[in-house]
Amino acid sequence: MAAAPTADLALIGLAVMGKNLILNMNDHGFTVCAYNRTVSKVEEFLANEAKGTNIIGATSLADMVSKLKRPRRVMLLVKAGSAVDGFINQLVPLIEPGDIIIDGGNSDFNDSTRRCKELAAKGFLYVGTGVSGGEDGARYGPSLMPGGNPEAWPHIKDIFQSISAKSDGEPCCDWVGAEGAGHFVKMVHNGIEYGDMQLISEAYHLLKSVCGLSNDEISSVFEQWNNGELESFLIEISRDILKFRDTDNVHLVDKILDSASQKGTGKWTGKTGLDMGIPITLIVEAVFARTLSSFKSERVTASKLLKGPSPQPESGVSNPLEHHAGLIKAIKEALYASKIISYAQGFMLMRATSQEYGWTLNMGGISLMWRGGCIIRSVFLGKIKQAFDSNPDLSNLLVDDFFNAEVARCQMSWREVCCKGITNGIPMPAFSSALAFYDGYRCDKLPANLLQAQRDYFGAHTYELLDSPGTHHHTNWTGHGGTTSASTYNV
Ligand code: NBP
Repeated sequence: MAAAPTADLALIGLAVMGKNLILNMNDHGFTVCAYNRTVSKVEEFLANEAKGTNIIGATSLADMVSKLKRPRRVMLLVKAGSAVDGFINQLVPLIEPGDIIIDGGNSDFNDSTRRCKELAAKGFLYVGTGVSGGEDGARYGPSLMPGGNPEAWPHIKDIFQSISAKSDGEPCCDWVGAEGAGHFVKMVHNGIEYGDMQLISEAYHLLKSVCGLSNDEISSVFEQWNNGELESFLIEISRDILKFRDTDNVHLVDKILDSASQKGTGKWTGKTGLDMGIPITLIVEAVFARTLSSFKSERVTASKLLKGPSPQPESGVSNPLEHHAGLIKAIKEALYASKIISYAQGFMLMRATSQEYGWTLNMGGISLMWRGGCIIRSVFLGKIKQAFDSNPDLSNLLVDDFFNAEVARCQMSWREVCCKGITNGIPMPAFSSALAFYDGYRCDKLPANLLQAQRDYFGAHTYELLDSPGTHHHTNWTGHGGTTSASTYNV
């Protein structure tokens, strides 16, 4: 007689995320069955990291399914894309209606929506969950953002909320919404992560090249910043990176090639912003800043040809930290104000997409999920949660009293820092595009009237008048154009 199933959940994918998540679940008293495409990795895992735990292994998918309690819960942590569809196709003939398939990889939310619908049609419950926090998060408490078929949530809630990070005693995990909502929220999280990293890098560039601070001095500045409103995981690791010395006692950061790469979630966020018509300018600039950095050899050539100001830290300054105390404070305030813009834009995108797909995303809940465990975790997210708690229908973070006052407090420094960067030839795409967004958002009359006239002039696209919005007009601007307006040729 076959042994009674004992596993609470099966996890497929024994790379860095999968292994650590299994160990985390084991620590919380759940029995996990491990499986991997290259089956030999199951034995290796059981003999090493999982030795002495309650973790069990499987030799095939059928063996794995036979070890699962009902409803069966199978979680995938494999490379996003066709590997996920491949496993789903192999699992479907082995499981029963009511069983649950969870994808914890960085999947495109459109794929998750498709999978959710396809599996629902066959009676299976699909969950696409964001998992953030990297290796350490997976092992000791990630931020988890599950979405998909809501009928699955009661069956996974206990496991997910037990293993997730906690913030003020609350789990950094809650149900996000239907279909691909979980992976969508994770994607926006990653886009915001791109923005935060770029902003910190621009602050580093200014502190280094305009203030003339050494790596250790910048590390001490970040240490101070980490004791206030900028307190966050990314400031903390930047502080540590800047003081880290290689075996030859040279700062490692100075040896690292200045050419950044990306894995795609920032790009997906940018594309979604364009599709939804939401100006997430800072995230897009952060993605393009990485792409520009990758043109290393062209930049080296151009640096010798193209004229412009080069930063010249004042010479003969014995204590630059003290000498530039005012500018350093201004850079901190510029970073903070820009960060507020970045989050305001990210939440605008979530609000619009939630309305488009009918997901009713809970913005306060999302802030709490990001408050701990994930890469963008910060004190600041607690303030965002408060803003949405006091007004769940808040149209934009910038009109919340707290954030409005904070941006007002920081804005003269922000403008001063942008000018300083421009006059010194320091590229600051994130700082400056954040400021341009702020000025655009608070401007009651933009020059789009001229744009509309241009569109109508060459393409008969029509325009509305200030005193009769909703009615479209076309003018024969040249005297030889016709009176017919365009309906298809869009510019
Ligand atoms: P990887 O993204 O490196 O994926 C490794 C796993 O995918 C292994 O189990 C591998 O099996 C399996 N796999 C591959 Br690769 N191609 C496959 C295919 N065609 N068919 C079936 N299985 C395949 O692992 P990871 O870094 O642990 O990430 C897992 C997921 O979590 C990814 O979607 C990732 O984007 C996401 N994520 C990663 C992090 C992070 O910090 N690393 C954070 C958050 C989310 P094999 O052993 O047989 O090659």
